[in-house]
Amino acid sequence: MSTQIHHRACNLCEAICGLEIKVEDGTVTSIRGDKNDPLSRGHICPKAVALKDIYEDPDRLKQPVKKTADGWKTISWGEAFDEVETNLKRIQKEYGNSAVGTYFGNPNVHNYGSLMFGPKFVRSLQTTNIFSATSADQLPCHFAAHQMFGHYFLIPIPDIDRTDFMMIIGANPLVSNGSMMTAPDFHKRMKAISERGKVIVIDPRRTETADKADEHFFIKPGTDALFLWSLIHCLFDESQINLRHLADHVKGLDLISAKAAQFTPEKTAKITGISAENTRRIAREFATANSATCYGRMGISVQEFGGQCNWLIYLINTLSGNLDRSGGAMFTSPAMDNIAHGKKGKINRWKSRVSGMPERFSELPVAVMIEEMTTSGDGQIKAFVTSAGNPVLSTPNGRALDKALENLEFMVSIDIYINETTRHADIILPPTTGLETSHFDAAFHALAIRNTAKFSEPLFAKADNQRHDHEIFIELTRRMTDGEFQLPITDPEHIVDYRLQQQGNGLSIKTLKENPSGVDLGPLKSVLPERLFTEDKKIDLAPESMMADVPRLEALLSSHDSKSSDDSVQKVSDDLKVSDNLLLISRRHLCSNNSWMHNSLRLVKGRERCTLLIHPKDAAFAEISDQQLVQVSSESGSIEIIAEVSDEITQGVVCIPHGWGHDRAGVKMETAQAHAGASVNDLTSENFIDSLTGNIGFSGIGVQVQAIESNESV
Ligand SMILES: Nc1nc2c(c(=O)[nH]1)N[C@H]1C(S)=C(S)[C@@H](COP(=O)(O)OP(=O)(O)OC[C@H]3O[C@@H](n4cnc5c(=O)[nH]c(N)nc54)[C@H](O)[C@@H]3O)O[C@H]1N2
Ligand SMILES: Nc1nc2c(c(=O)[nH]1)N[C@H]1C(S)=C(S)[C@@H](COP(=O)(O)OP(=O)(O)OC[C@H]3O[C@@H](n4cnc5c(=O)[nH]c(N)nc54)[C@H](O)[C@@H]3O)O[C@H]1N2
Ligand code: SF4
Ligand SMILES: [Mo]
Repeated sequence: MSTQIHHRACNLCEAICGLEIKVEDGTVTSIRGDKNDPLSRGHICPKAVALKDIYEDPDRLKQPVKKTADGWKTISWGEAFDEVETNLKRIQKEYGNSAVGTYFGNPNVHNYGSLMFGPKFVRSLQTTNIFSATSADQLPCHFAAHQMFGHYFLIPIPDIDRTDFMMIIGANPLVSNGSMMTAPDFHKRMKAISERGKVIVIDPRRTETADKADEHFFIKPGTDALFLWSLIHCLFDESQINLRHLADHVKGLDLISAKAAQFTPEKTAKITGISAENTRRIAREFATANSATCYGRMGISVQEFGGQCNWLIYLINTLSGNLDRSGGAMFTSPAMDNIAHGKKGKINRWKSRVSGMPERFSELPVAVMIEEMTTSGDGQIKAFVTSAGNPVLSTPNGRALDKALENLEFMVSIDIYINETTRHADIILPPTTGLETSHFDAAFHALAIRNTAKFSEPLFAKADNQRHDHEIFIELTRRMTDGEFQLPITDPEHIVDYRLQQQGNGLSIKTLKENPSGVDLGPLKSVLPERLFTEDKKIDLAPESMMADVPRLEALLSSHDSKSSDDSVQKVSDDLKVSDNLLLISRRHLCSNNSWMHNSLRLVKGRERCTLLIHPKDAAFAEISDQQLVQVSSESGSIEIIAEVSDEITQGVVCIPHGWGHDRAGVKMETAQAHAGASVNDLTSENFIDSLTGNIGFSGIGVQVQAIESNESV
């Protein structure tokens, strides 16, 4: 028997955990955490083992397929590329370049070949209809970083291994293992913070993270910007502004001081639900801790004030003297530095055709994707390309998107499954994935809580008839540019090697291969003001775009000025037995990864996870009992789902995980279909956005919940 131990980084989520994979006679027999990985130190989560399931999944496509009247038919790569080229060119010739739209999903970011060659293909299309999961996710972080620090990827990362005080707002890193904060084994790291000092969580749900934190405060969804402004108010009020080494490198402090004056904790408490007393205490504890870091993610990004929330978090870290300082919020110094060598990011260069939404960093927001497909006229999207994305389940108003995709003239998907989105494609081009690819994390080393570098070789060689994602992009680009696209290097491994050596820190692919568990480059370092990308080399505390957005928030504040303190409690209509105007939020589970990992039986078996969390009082009002089937309705549509009555969710708010709803016709993922669940994005709306950045608002959609009588208990 031949036994082999293979070391690699898990590419499933942002934590990039080191894996030790045992292979016996060509079969994976165990997947463990690699104790020698300098970042993850042996940690893994249950999803890592599913890399084996994905590799062996009989539903996974390995050769291109074409939709025919008799169902899907396997075709050769040559025929598939010919079809795609002919159709995309025909449609662009007839309707113009922007008639071809693109959507790139999350796994592209976990694949260095896609990161390097995907954008080249998109550019070759010369279309303005470019979309990605970014505008259903972290776009507001990029926007705030761009406006304050001059570069959309210069994102402050909490220095969690050294901080004494961590405030987590709208994130659940114990489950997500961190986002825009690569932090494997967050649990152990968080425990260490608690031992040194304190962790507090601000969330409408008592999450797994909140449960283990020192303190948790419920907040009304979408009101965080008010709470954050009131913290800044307190910093000024109690003379806790301390810019330390950045004092000569900021501008706009007076403007912030003036704006913050109105956001007294007494006023904001009425809306947020966090008392003035607690707000003042939190501000004081934050400012007086030896070091402190404020961190926010999805909950404060996918809401109406996503841009402001991210800005205010960066401001709190800066004003309290914790930016670019050990134990505060710091910038990374990655071995392959895309920040120093890449583009700073541009905005507002074009607008969407129908509602005039501005471009952000070479993309339009997914909020306008449906209308750009369904509104006729010059520039309407007639053909669509998706790559590693499942927007039918992941972007708002999935049923409307289903219809829009159905009516396209042509669609091609670069994907490994026939799922809710790719079932609409005419051609699917399936790449290799996971264990078949080499891996260097071009994105997440640059967002990690410690500077490390790691290269992983493929565990399994791809078969002759398989293609890597980047090989698909290169061929498509070549064809769309009539062969004009030529590159000196087309192997991403060689590009990384060149870039590492160019940076001159002694690293190369060779040295990384000699250290398959990874190389430690030490804790985060202080890098300001040198690393700022603003023209004047100053941090812009009060960017014009942000300041111009504050009146929206002031309106929210004054709309509540005259009301009594318990106005944030939801009102329910009494005779209908319907809990009305509840605010919908989402959640994640350790064993899911967005929408695409439910075909692994070991990850979906057990208790039903796609449930509606509802507070006992809201449930009682509508006579809903635990485990009962209910109907949830919004402006976009309605779904049926099992209710889970629990006080882990605050009153007036309900919570559904995203990424489910696999019962749509034509999906070919057997296990996922048997554990279908319902899609929360059949309820969310493309009209609910952060108007500053264009990001989608998933948090705070108004819904109604009512019991389904014919199904009293399930
Ligand atoms: N309501 C609600 N909606 C949300 C969220 C939420 O919190 N609430 N979260 C949002 C967030 S943060 C994100 S990032 C998005 C994610 O949304 P998307 O990025 O659109 O979708 P995923 O569900 O990640 O689907 C990934 C797709 O990639 C395919 N795939 C997997 N591996 C590979 C590969 O190696 N190569 C290729 N080519 N394809 C592959 C899968 O089959 C699947 O079709 O969802 C967003 N949607
Ligand atoms: N296991 C697992 N891990 C994952 C993923 C996964 O699907 N499963 N997805 C990956 C991806 S693509 C991403 S982007 C990251 C996301 O990483 P996180 O942001 O850490 O994950 P979420 O669970 O979306 O956390 C958002 C939190 O915000 C809260 N929230 C909702 N609305 C509001 C609000 O208005 N205000 C406040 N203060 N809080 C609010 C929610 O209750 C939730 O606890 O996770 C990544 N890791
Ligand atoms: S936490 Fe993320 S990177 Fe780590 S093993 Fe789980 S899925 Fe993989
Ligand atoms: Mo995400």
